[in-house]
Amino acid sequence: MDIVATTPFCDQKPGTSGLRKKVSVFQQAHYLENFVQSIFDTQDDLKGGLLVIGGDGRFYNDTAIQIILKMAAANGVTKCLVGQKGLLSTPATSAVIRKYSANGGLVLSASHNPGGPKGDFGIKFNVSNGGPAPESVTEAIFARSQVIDSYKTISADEIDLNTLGSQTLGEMSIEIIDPVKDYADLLETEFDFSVIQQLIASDFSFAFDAMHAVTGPYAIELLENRLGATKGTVINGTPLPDFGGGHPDPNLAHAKELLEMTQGDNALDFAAASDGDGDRNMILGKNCFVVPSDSLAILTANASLFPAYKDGIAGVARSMPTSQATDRVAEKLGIECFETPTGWKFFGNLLDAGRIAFCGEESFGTGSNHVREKDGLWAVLAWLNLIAEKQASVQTILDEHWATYGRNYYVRHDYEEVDSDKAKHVMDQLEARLPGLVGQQLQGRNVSYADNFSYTDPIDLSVSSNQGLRIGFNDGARLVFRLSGTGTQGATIRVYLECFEADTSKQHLSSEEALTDLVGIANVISQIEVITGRLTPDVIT
Ligand code: VG1
Ligand code: CO
Repeated sequence: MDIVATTPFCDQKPGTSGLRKKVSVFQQAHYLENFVQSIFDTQDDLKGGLLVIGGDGRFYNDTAIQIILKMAAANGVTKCLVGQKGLLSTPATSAVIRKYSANGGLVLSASHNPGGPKGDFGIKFNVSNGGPAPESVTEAIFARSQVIDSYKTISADEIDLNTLGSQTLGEMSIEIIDPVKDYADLLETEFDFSVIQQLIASDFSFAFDAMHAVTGPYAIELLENRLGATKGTVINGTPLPDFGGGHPDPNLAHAKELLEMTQGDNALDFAAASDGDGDRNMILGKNCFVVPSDSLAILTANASLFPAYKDGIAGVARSMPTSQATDRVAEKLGIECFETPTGWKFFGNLLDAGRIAFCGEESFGTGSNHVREKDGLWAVLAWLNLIAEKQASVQTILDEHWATYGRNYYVRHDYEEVDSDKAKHVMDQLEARLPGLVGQQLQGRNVSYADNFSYTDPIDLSVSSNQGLRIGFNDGARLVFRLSGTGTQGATIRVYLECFEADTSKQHLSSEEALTDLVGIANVISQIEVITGRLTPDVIT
């Protein structure tokens, strides 16, 4: 075993979802090693344990896996399960950790961030329940990274990641596993595949865009091989180290090709996409787009249509900035509904305790208790199952839902790569203004509360404060402001806008129209334009 001397890097604090940096940062000598050793130093179970390793196939994925395997062997890990070719989507990693009772997993991905040598890389540690490490764990890893002075590795040849089967590295065994099978088998237990097969065999047209990221092989297996969709239903299905030069973020801005396929004369009935590591989903119908917050509400309202939830679900959770559409569904169903901070790690305890079965985020994240990560293809299959059961178009499903529960118009504005000091100034001045806003009338709406969101986990009672600024109005409208925890350049300010419309005759406006007043209020109180000089957001989703 080699013990290599090192010195700390000050910037290894994991964000919303793991440690994300430019590839060039990770390529610095000892950078990845320091972080990985900090995980081994703080996670005693890994010694003598089973570790799952995989990634989204982006540039540096394979290099990082070779480094990690040698370190795992030096740190006394008994066995590693590694996805073939170094691939494992985030939800598949979660499924594999759970199925084989592993002690943890490492996902090499910067998710929806661009890849390639000039793009981003990332690493995320998942714990034994299959979910992202909770804050207590990421804080311990960060604290260790700040005092680290050496790491352990062994000298060995490169491991062959392409051939399925067992190998040894020092005293550790390595098994290269099929990255798709366990996960696909699990999803088959969640939904009614025969009813989806019938839908697909009918004159129903659809496409799935894997955006040259990790979901290609998973989508081909599930949609084409197991559900009988025609070859070519999955587009951009080959994972590429640079995602084909694209931005593997499934939203209206970055999945344009797919969006166009759902518009015009030959529009598809249904289309969906996923992100870099396979945990996000975008759902489109003929000439329509399902806002992710609505998707969670609709799946919750119809949970009992899915075989795995035929007796209903105990509860549901949404991240704070996600629209309140789900809250009304939960109220009607008489089930618990939780509001958590942004990031999937906050759902873990609620899922483990059986308090919730579905959860979601406005950022194209939806999932259930089948794993402990959000799951892009789970959401796609859920929608196919729903359409098949209801024998209705996506638009009809939306219309019926809004007629029953009312509609939450929703939009998110992102201001990217803002100077970090200016972004902090925006948030600081807004926070200072909050107490004075309560009770005020803004453009005809009364502010009923304004605060900095703090969350107390109902299971372990841990407190996470400073999770975003919220301003709630008496008519259910809401404004939320927070800084992104996944960007790698400057700061990203996210502004989330939402208003409620119960009147069916007013439920078919564009979100832009419905939210004009709120955009105006947001601009005035946030001072984004004055402080940052930005006139318009960079991305609207
Ligand atoms: C964003 C989203 C958040 C999501 C996170 C990870 O975080 O807003 O909802 O959980 O990305 O998603 P932030 O801090 O940048 O707003 V993924 O698919 O990038 O792992
Ligand atoms: Co992702």
